[in-house]
Amino acid sequence: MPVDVLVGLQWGDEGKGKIVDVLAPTYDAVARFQGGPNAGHTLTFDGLKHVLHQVPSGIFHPHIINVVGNGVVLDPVVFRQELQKLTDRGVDWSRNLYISKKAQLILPSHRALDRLNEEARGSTRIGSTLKGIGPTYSDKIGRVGLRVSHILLPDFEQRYKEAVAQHAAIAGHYNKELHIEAEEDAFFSAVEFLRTLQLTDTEFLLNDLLRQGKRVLAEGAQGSLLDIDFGTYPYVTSSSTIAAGACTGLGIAPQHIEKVYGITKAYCTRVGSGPFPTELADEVGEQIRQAGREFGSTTGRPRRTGWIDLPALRYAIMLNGVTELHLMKADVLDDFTEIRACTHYRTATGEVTPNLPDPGELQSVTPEYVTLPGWATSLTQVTDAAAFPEALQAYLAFLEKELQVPVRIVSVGPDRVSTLFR
Ligand code: 2SA
Ligand code: MG
Repeated sequence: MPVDVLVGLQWGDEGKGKIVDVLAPTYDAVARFQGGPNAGHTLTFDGLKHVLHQVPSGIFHPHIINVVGNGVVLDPVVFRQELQKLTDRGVDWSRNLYISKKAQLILPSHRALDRLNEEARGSTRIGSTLKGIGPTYSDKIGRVGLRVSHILLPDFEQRYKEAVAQHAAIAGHYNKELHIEAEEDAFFSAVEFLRTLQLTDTEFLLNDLLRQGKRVLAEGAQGSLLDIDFGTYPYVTSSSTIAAGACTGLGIAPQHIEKVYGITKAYCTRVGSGPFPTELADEVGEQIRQAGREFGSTTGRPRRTGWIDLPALRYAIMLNGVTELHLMKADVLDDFTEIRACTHYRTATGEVTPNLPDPGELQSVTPEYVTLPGWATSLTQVTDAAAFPEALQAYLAFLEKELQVPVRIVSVGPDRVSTLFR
């Protein structure tokens, strides 16, 4: 039985958590396959807003199994805080949350190194969330990382000390010290807590579910243009954010994957540095930022805003094999009498292309836009996609023609109930 994969098609913050929350009741398990505390998945229902970082977005449904997969980098301190917050809100995660023993641990020294690396980059800084993501994945690939399974070994503390000694040596290279002493007690106490959770080889758990005919939803974090291979390198995150990452990040074979849900906003945002061809550094951009409340849900940083970018979306759709599109935050454009969409880029050499060039060239492209009529009316009260204003119907038809993928969901407000199926 199938695994469906849900991925962001832009630079993150497309509204993935919201869609997972809506689709979750039709699945038996929700699994995170990459990323870590850099993610911020916002879910709003029953008048409450929840922000999840490492916990899968199916956690509010007690009958759904939630898996933190092997592809994730896990910060025990953040994880414990997150679970405590859920407990405070009456969510019982004690029976339906499983953590892969093969997930990598983020140590306080990884966070310290993230800061030092960024400082050292100066004007070419990535704009990292400083959660230790890059250094932890570096250690994983360098085969020196600590896994969740290591906390069950008697020599864990020794292994920890060796890892920190290595990190201190790297800091020494910058003529800096780690300064993590104040964080170590909290780390070890969170590790103690982690030991009490359901730590297992989640690849077996997931494949057993599939054998029993159960349905699994793989929940991506960040976005396709932040992918370590295909994103706007080096301004990317350190994991495989595309659908293929679900296979390596969960231990499921490619033939299990059926649907790929591609999530995009009706416009575009980016937080952190790097190329963003359709960015609006003007009052229109500011209007989108305010209307869309575009501030980082993990760091609170103002997000850069711009018009929807079809060359970038075409690329992401190709990489992920998207079978249906979900268009988020359409209501943010309610006040616009005209909206724009970038259909092509003009490169520095004057070539017009519908495709995404190499990241190095992306800095110098000029977007070519089409202007479409806005719906200039509030969508928040609309409860049926059939009742969408004509201009929105036309916008959706335009996107489907340009992108060759059906738009199946349109979101017209933050709440669970504002998610309309077509
Ligand atoms: P990192 O922390 O090393 O993975 O950062 C590398 C780049 O990836 C970007 N990145 C993100 N972009 C959008 N949303 C993310 N999650 C949070 C959110 C971010 C926040 O949901 O709002 O709160 O600021 C996320 N995580 C990583 C990051 O900006 C760098 O460009
Ligand atoms: Mg987010």
